[in-house]
Amino acid sequence: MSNVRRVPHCSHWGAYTILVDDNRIVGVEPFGPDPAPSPIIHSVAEWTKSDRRVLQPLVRQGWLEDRGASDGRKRGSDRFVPVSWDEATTLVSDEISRVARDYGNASIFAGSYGWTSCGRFHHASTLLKRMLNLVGGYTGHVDTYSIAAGPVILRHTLGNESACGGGANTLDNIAEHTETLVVFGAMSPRTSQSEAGGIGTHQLETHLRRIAERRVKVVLVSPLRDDLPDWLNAEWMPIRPNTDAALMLGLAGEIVAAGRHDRDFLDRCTSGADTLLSYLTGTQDGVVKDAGWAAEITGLDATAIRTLAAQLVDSRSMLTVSWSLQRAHHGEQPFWAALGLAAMIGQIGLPGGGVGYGYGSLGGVGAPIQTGKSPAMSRGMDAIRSFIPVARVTDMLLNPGTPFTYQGETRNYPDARLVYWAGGNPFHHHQDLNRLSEAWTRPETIIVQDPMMTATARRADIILPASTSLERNDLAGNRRSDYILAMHQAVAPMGQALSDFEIFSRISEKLGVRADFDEGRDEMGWVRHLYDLSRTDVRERLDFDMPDFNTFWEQGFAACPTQHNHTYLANFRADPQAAPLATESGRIVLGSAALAQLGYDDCRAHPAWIPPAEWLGAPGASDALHLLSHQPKGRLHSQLETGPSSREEKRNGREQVRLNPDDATTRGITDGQTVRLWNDRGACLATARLTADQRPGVAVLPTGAWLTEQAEGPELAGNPNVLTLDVGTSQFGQGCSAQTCLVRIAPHDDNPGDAIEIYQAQLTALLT
Ligand SMILES: Nc1nc2c(c(=O)[nH]1)N[C@H]1C(S)=C(S)[C@@H](COP(=O)(O)OP(=O)(O)OC[C@H]3O[C@@H](n4cnc5c(=O)[nH]c(N)nc54)[C@H](O)[C@@H]3O)O[C@H]1N2
Ligand SMILES: Nc1nc2c(c(=O)[nH]1)N[C@H]1C(S)=C(S)[C@@H](COP(=O)(O)OP(=O)(O)OC[C@H]3O[C@@H](n4cnc5c(=O)[nH]c(N)nc54)[C@H](O)[C@@H]3O)O[C@H]1N2
Ligand SMILES: [Mo]
Repeated sequence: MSNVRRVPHCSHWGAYTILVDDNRIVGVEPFGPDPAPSPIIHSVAEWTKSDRRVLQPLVRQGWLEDRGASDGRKRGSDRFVPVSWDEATTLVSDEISRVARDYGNASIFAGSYGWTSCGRFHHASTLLKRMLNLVGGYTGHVDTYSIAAGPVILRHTLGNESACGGGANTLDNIAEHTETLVVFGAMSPRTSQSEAGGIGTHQLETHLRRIAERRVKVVLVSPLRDDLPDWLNAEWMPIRPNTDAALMLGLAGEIVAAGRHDRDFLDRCTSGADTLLSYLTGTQDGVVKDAGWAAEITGLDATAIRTLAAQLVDSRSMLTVSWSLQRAHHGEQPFWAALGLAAMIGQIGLPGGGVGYGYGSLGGVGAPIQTGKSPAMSRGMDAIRSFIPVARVTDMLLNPGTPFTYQGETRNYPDARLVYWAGGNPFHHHQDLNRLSEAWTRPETIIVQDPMMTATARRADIILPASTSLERNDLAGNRRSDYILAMHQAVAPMGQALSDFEIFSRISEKLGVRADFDEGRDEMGWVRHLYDLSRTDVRERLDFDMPDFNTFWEQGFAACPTQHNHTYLANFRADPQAAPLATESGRIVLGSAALAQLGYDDCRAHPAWIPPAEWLGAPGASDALHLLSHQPKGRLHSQLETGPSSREEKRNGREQVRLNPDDATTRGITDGQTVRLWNDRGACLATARLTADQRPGVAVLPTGAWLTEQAEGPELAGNPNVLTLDVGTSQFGQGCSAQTCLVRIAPHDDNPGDAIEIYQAQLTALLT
């Protein structure tokens, strides 16, 4: 009889029980209460394979010889030298002290964006910031790759960003009250598998089933038919990418032309409506924004647009907008235009009506709202105020000291001499990776702390091997999850890997701040403490009982208090004077005095159609395809790329690019063939997969393949970020514009072999 242990654990893709036999993972079972567990849970054993793990602290040879004066161009090609933990932590603490002393703490760039593990205690980037705040601070970042343009424009027009973080109408509210549901983007089980900080139950499908059962009229506005489950029988409007703002404004224009806009709502609840109205009617620029105008831009049928405009005011209607729409050039506009359209319809604040953002983009958006305090480690007080918009990292490295704008403010990029990245993978997540490669040669020292030999780790000077969550104790939870989940250690640490907390504790010791860093608690002391803070909060504030720590730890989960059936802005609608918004007018901003003052041409005083830098309607775009790089089905970003659910989506050794059969035929491409994608920024290979489920003119290559470059020629794994555009969404939001990208595609005659194996061979060469 084997002696199998059952170990409760959690990842961003959900909770599960790991079956462990003598330090070996022999099985994974989904969390009992989860109605739709993610297949990615079955890939976690991949973390216990040594192939791609960092097994000891490593230092790049050239850096070891010349330190801060070494040649940054050798990053990625120099071989690595193993050192002891004592030596590694001394090198790191000496660099932090040296750069802070010689250049000031703003020259330490520790934005360190990334999803790391879902554990809220060993949260790598928070612990990094906590340590650096004890020694004078660092340059950080604001917003996320997920959402930046969106929250920036919503803070300005709604007073905060809650409508895109799960604070809009909950999905149960929509499922019971909405009659017409218009989905801009997706509501897909593909993306709702994941939730930052873990999730107890995946509920999207449950609500979508109810919507189907109630025979709600569902319209899907997306280049991809399968952005909604087919059993919803949605009407599909296959829009040209990046043109949704035009559709929304055309719909609003039709409603206004018919005299059906809600004048009373606009007067009571909005400011600047006349500015938007004069744009819609054409008084402002001589162009009437109607169905015909929108059809021309979006490639949709004018009659369908007109019919939809009438339906929106004839029924209880709800607009949902995916986060992807704002990860594009001028991504502020579809978020603002949807708000403008919803305001014209006048149902904001009613059950099942109005607008909300990001449903299904993460598993908890639209779920019942968790009202307790979710467990989180504190990064302490910020010692200095120095930041960049998260996706402006290449700009910062290439242009130290030059100005940038953000939310109407002008600031200067710091002179980043030391880069410390813990728990993120910029050579996965950033756009235009060839441009990042150039910028990456500039800093004096780059430290990467990660369990894996990622494309970023390979390009570091010092690599610190963190353990994965499987090798330590932690807890998961977040403000969109209905459970706090225990993450028990399942296996012994691999090689010399240490937990993130232990690594930062040792560096803090050398920096002389350990006592303030660890506050005298060890791992289990902290896990217990963070849980107890949440438990005390819900007891005192909400009179809600959570089990004591030992019971929680033993059973593996604790349910949190949740609020169901939430109607966003109901109080505001009832009495806008009594419940004003935190905006310039106290009301919903449709015409902005602040933006009028700023006078930006890429984010104007009202929602507008502003053509993006690259799109299918641009002159000369006729033989180009619009590349969408959406989230990968079988993994989270670049994590667990070699796991079974990730490999299932690859073919012939690399990622698949989806093409419409018409586009394939014109290019002589057949299903399963190796193809080359390229533009002025770069090139990669992928395997063609033909499907009529997408609009002609659109290609889809998921993110997350490990960047596998050769000395010459295209990237081999199918990483879309060698092609994507690295510009801010606008001077106002400065978000990531990944979904704005035109490419060419052609057959590629030979298949140079399996990209995963090639990556492995490259690692071997770097380490011997
Ligand atoms: N083209 C294109 N690019 C995109 C997007 C897109 O839509 N299109 N989407 C963007 C979005 S929304 C996001 S959020 C980003 C995601 O970008 P990232 O968050 O950078 O992606 P991940 O692959 O999750 O990287 C997490 C890293 O943390 C490491 N890690 C895991 N556990 C631990 C741990 O316990 N300790 C430490 N120290 N490290 C750990 C993993 O090995 C991995 O290297 O990508 C963005 N990039
Ligand atoms: N399995 C899995 N799930 C994930 C992640 C993952 O890596 N793997 N990542 C998570 C993260 S960090 C985030 S931020 C979320 C992101 O969540 P989203 O941003 O919602 O996800 P995406 O897959 O990027 O895009 C969803 C769909 O939007 C459509 N779309 C793109 N551009 C346009 C456009 O211009 N107009 C219209 N109408 N539609 C468009 C595309 O067809 C795409 O399939 O996903 C999360 N979920
Ligand atoms: Mo994201």
